[in-house]
Amino acid sequence: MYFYANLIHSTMAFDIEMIKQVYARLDTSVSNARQLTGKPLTASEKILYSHLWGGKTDRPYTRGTDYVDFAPDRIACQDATAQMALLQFMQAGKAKVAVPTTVHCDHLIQAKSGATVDLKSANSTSAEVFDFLESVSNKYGIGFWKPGAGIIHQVVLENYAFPGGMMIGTDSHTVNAGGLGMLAIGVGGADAVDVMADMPWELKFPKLIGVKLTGKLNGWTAPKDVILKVAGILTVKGGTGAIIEYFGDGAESMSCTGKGTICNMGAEVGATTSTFGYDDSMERYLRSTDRDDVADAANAVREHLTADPEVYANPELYFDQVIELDLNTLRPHINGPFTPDLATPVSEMSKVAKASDWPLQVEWGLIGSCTNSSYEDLARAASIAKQAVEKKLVTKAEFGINPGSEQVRYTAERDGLLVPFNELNAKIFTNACGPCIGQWAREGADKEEKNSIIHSFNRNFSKRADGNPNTHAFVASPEMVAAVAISGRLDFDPVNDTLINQDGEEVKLDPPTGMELPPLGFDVKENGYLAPQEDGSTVNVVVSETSERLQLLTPFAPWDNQNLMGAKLLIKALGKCTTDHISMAGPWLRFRGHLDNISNNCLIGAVNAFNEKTNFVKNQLTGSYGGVPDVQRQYKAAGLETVVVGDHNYGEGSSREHAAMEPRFLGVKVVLVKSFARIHETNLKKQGMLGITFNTESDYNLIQEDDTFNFIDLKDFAPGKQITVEVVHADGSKDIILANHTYNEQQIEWFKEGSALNLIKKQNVA
Ligand code: MIC
Ligand code: SF4
Repeated sequence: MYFYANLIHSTMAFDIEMIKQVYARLDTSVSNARQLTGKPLTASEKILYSHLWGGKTDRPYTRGTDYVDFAPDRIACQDATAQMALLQFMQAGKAKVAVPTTVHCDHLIQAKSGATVDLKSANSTSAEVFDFLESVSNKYGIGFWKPGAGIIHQVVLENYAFPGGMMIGTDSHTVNAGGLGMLAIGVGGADAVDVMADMPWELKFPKLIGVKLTGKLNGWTAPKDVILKVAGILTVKGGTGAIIEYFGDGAESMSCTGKGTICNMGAEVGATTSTFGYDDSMERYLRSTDRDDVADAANAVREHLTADPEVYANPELYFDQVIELDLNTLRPHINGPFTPDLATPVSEMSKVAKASDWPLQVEWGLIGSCTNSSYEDLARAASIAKQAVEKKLVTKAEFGINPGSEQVRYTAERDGLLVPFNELNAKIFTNACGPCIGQWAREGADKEEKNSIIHSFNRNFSKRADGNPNTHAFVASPEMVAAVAISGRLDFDPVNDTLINQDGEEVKLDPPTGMELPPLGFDVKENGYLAPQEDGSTVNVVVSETSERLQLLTPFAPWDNQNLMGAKLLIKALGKCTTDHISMAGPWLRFRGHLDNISNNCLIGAVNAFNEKTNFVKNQLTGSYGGVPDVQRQYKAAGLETVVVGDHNYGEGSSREHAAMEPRFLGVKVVLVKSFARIHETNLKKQGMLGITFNTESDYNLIQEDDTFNFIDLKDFAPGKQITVEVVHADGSKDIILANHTYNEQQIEWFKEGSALNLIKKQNVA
C-alpha cells in the first residue's frame, strides 16, 4: 500500500544520504579534475567531473567533442513522457529503478473552468493513465506526485534539486533545477531508461557559455528579462551543445526561483542546460523549503559548488563564449510571436508590433508554467493586480493563473496573494501545465481568429496554447503579463504609459513589488506525494489490450546490415520543424502511451516544402496526395522504407521521444536535415533511426518531391565516416550527396540492434 511520505520526511529532505555521498566525493573529484585539466574550473565542470560513470577519468575531456559516460543522481519524469519511458523500462527486466526517480502528473490536466472542476474531470478522463503511472511507480520504487500536486519542475525545485547535483528528466525544462545550482538536463525517455536500469548516461561533453550579470534588477525588469534578452542574442539554436553558466554580482542578487526561470528558458536557446554557482539565495530557498539539512551539507562544501575565483575574474579565458549583461540598464522585454527568441523591448513594442501587423489588442494574460509560477512570481504579479483593483481599473483581457505547485498555491492563498486576482475575475486553474501545453479549452479558439495573448510561459510556437494557428502568443515576465492584460494592449509600456480608470482618471501603475520567499514560510496541507512500497514485486501493472491510451511496446526490428536502397521521400519539411510540428501535443497528449494511436499525428504540423501545406504530401506509389501518417502507412504496407528531409534545428523544443518513435514505428528509416536539436538527435539514435545532416547545406535544394534514396555505403557505417546518398529523381537523373553523422561505436550498436532498448535487453539476458 502507498502511504503519505510527507509524514516521514518532514524534517529531512528526500534522499539526503545520496546528497551527502555526492558531497563527500567532491573534494577528490574536483582536485583530480583541476589537475587533469591544468586550470581552474567552472561550476559546470566541477559537477560534470564529479559525476563520471565509474568515478574518475585519467584524461581531460574535450568540450564539444568527447562523448562521456555520466552517473546522474536522480531522474524526474512527467506524465506525458513517463508513459513511454516506463513502458520501455518495463521491458528492461529490472526490479527497481537504480537511482531515485519521480513521476509527476501535470501535463494531462485541461484548463477550462478552474482548478476544482478541471482536476476532477482530468482524474476521470485520464484515470487509466494515472492509475498505470501510479502502479508502475509503486512497483519499481518511484516517487509519485498525483495530479494537482504541481508542475514537475517547480516540485523538483522545491523538493529534490540540490546544489552540485546532476539529474536528468524526461522533459526539456528539467533544466529549471539549475536555479538551485544543479546540472539538470532534459532527455528522451530512452535515456532515462538507461539510468533507471543502472547503466551510464552518455552526453557529448558540453561547451561552456558564460553569462556575466552585473548590477541589479530594478523597476519593471525581472529575471525573465535576462533570459528573454539572452534568447534574443543567442537565438533558438545558439546554445546548442553548451552549458550556460551565469555568474557575477547580478546573479547573486537574484532570487533562487528567479534563477530557475532563467535556467528554465535556456531550453529555448537549445542549451544542454544552464546553471548558477551556489550562493546565499539558494541557501535561503533551501531553508525556506524545509531543507536545512541540504543547506548545511552544501555550506560545508561551498567552495566546490561554484567556480574557482579565477574563472569569474577572467571568464574569457575559461568559457567558449562570454556574454555580459548589465541588470541596471536591462529593460523589460516581450518575446514572440511564434518563436521565443524574437525579443522586443517593451518600449519599442508599439513601433515593432504595428510594423509587423501583430494584433495590438490582447485577449488573455496567462500566468504560470514551470518557468514562472513561484511564490515570488505570483507575489509580484499580484502587486500589479492589486493596484488595478485599488486604482479602479477595469481589466481589458481575461486572466488565467496556474500556480506551480500545491505548496505555492496553498501558501499564496494563505498570504492573500490570490485575492486581487479573484477580484479581477481571474480563473485559477490547477497546479499544472494547462495552457502551456495546449491543455486549454479556450472558448472560440476553433474559429481561428487572428488574436494576441500574452503569457509568462517559455514556448510560444504556433498553435501551442490553444490550437489556433492565428493566435499570436507573446512571452513576458508575470508582472508584465499582468500589466499588459490589465491594459489590454500589447504595446502598453507601464514605465511611460498611463491608463484611464472607471472614474475617467488617468492613473499609472507603480513598479511591481513582492517577496522572494513567503515571510511566514511555505505551508501545505496535502502535497500530493505518494511514496512507493519498499518491495514492489507483488504490484500488478495492468495494460488492457483494448486500451486506446496505453499499449505495450513491440521491439523495433534490427538492421539487416545491408545498404538501404529504394527509400522514398516522405516529406521535405520547410523551415521551422519543432517537436510540436512532428508530434503535436494538446489533444494528442491523450495518446502518449499508445504508440500506434499517437503515430496518427506524425509530422502533421510540418510544412511540405513543395506546396507549403501541412499534412499534405505526395504518395509516390499512387501520385495522389494525403496526410503524412496515412501516406506513410501506405508505404509501410508496401514494404517501403522512407526518408524525412528537414531544415535547421530540426526537432527543436520538447524532449518527447514520440517525435522519434512515431516515424520509426511507421517505417521511416532516415532523417536527413541541415542540423538537429540535441535531444531530438539523441532520441532518433536511441530508437534505431539514422539521423544525418547534409554535408553541404544547399544540397537540401536538390531534393525533389518524387525522389528515391539509396544509401550506398551504409554497410560501412562507422564513427566519423561520411555517408554517401544517391538521390534518384523522377526523370532518372541522380545526385550524389554526402551526409555527416555523430554516431559513436555504441550508438551504431543501437542502430544495428534496432534500438538502444533492444541492446539493453540483450545485455540483461546475456
Ligand atoms: C513541453 O514543454 O513541450 C513539454 C510538453 O513539457 C515537453 C515534454 C513533452 O512533450 O511531454 C518538453 O518540454 O520536453
Ligand atoms: Fe509543463 Fe509548459 Fe513547463 Fe512543459 S514548459 S513542463 S508544458 S509548464
